[in-house]
Amino acid sequence: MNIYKKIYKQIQKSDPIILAHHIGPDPDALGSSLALKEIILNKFPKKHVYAVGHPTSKFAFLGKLDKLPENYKEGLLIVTDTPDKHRVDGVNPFDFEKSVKIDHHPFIEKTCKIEWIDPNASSACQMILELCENTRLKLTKEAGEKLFAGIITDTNRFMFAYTTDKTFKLVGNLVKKTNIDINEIYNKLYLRPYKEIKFQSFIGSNFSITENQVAYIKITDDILKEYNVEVPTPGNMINNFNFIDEILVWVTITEDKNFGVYRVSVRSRGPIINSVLENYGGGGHKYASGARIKDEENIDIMIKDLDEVSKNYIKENA
Ligand SMILES: [Mn+2]
Repeated sequence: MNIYKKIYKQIQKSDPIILAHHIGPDPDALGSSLALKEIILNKFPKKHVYAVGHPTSKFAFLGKLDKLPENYKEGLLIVTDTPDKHRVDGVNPFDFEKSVKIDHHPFIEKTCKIEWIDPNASSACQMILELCENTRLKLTKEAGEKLFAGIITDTNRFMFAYTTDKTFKLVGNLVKKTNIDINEIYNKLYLRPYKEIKFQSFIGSNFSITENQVAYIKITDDILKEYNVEVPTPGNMINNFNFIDEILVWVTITEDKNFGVYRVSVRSRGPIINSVLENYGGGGHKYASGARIKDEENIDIMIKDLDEVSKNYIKENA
């Protein structure tokens, strides 16, 4: 039995169905689970389907998350966009007898009974589209909007590696079938207040750049307050600093005073960075990773590690 059928069978025979994604969700995490909820209900209207996790105000337009029902352990868990146990938001995958993982991150650990992992897929949302094309699950327009939002953010509007012919084919079919309003989605995702542009200018003007083209900036709680922006804001705007000639790897380090940690976001135009972040309790993709680091000293060491990786990359590509 192929993986699509295997997952479809699980969905078909289960009720309730719990959908979960990673903590600090982005549109791919939210889009994949919220769209899958609609897609399952479209085919099986009588099932009880819950997309769970902590709500985020920034992406509220993608839909509301549900409370975990009391009888959740009797159900099927489907985790999207999350490679490891400790980053699953709102549930413990080991509580479930039946569980499915749909993910495009590099494999970290087995957390579900059935795992469909495709590190070459651009996004979890793309994998949900693929699942629909290969089973009797059918897209709705609302699900299409959520999946499109997840795909364009995870690929940064089709610019990142892993944007393949498959991505374009699946998205092409999505647009054709659901007739979604692309401009409306772009407006929701990219429209921002002027204060964020001012803050972006601050970041752009204040990077420290190492000899080996690693740019980094520490953003204290005071600076966040001065610009009246939230803790996740620097991480959310990090892709805007791509394609800068003198920079190969760039890092925002944001003080999260409530949790007593620094939120670190890293992007790269070449050097592979996720292996570095894994040493600091974080991880992610080859060119897009993050971590939450308590100790300021470790941040300085991490920057040195990234500098080393970048140095080797420059040498290898000279
Ligand atoms: Mn993703």
